[in-house]
Amino acid sequence: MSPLSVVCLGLLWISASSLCPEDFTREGESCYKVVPVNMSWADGWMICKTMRSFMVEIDSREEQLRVFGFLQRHHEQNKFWTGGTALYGNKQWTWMTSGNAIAYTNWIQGQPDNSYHSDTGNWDTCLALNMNKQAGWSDEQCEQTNYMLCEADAMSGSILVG
Ligand SMILES: *[C@@H]1O[C@H](CO)[C@@H](O)[C@H](O)[C@H]1NC(C)=O
Ligand SMILES: [Ca+2]
Repeated sequence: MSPLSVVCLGLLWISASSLCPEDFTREGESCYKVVPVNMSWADGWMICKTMRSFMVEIDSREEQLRVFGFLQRHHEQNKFWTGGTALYGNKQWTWMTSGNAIAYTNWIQGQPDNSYHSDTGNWDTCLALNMNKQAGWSDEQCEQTNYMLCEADAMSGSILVG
């Protein structure tokens, strides 16, 4: 390998390490974007998709704290939809984009309560972050309207170079 190509690979890695979709903010290994419009869970799904991203999936305590810090710097008191929903008779909480069962959780005490709403005939089956409870989790009816938090994977240099 010539010295020149080594230099080129180095430059590529540096520029690639900060790649996020337009208007997304790099936090750790992910990119995040708030959509400060109140919308249903299904509308949020589409909004994230049109921006080449997905509804946020929180896989660890480390990511929970990262997301909380990010939201705190932007929109203090609102509720935010995530990509979590309850499947199979509201028993199995699942991140819908990856299809992963939800392992790490940060439910507010008393949640999920799987509430039934007789006025709409809906159950609480979508997962929201409550910024008035330090980004604690609750289950809500998916037709409720909340802000959206979209996530995208940060492109890593090793993928581009390798
Ligand atoms: C969204 O809903 C919340 C809670 O009802 C409200 O405080 C906020 O002002 C609304 N935001 C917009 C942009 O309508
Ligand atoms: Ca609930």
